[in-house]
Amino acid sequence: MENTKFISSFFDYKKMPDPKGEVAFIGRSNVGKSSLINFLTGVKNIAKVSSTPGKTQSINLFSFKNKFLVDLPGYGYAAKGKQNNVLLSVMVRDYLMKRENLKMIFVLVDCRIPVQKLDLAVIQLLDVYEKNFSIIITKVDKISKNALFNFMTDLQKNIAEVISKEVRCYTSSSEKKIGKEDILNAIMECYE
Ligand SMILES: Nc1nc2c(ncn2[C@@H]2O[C@H](COP(=O)(O)OP(=O)(O)OP(=O)(O)O)[C@@H](O)[C@H]2O)c(=O)[nH]1
Ligand SMILES: [Mg+2]
Repeated sequence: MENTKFISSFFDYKKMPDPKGEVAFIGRSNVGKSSLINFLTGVKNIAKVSSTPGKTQSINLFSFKNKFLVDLPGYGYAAKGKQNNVLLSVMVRDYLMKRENLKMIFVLVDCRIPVQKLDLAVIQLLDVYEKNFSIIITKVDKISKNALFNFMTDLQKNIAEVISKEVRCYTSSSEKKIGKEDILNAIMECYE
């Protein structure tokens, strides 16, 4: 697809180029961030996907239709035998908090897993720092419409317990190709 390419991987947001604004995807390991980038861009494997959590380890920058997308390492995953009590790595936290070029953050949550403390902590952090963010519920091919409705109700309730503002919520399936148009519209909107 025209203009869609992997630019580079970074371990420090300060080393990143400054194109005209970017949109980042964050969420627990294995939630489907990289898969969603492949789905949205329509380029298979532009972002690396794995069924083993912890696949994405760096800040990955992609160009897409004159916009810029950023795939981030997931949180909440500890390698076997190790403990991981850290909410976000310094690398990811600094990127989210300090990157001026960041126009919008999508926080991904898996529809099969009740929203976790870690997700709510990230949402709260983004709210406190007045970041522009929305939620994307992933893997909706895995549950019924009814179960999705219940998940969304619980999610909104849990979010309302930690922040006072309303958060936009999208649904997606990279597998069954659901939700692309709304998410792309949201991306285009934040560049206007
Ligand atoms: N059924 C289904 N599976 C999905 C979907 N999206 C991703 N997956 C699967 O979920 C697993 C993790 O996907 P990734 O895209 O690598 O997840 P990630 O959030 O980038 O993970 P990390 O890089 O480890 O943080 C893979 O096995 C994907 O095939 C979806 O929409 N539906
Ligand atoms: Mg990934």
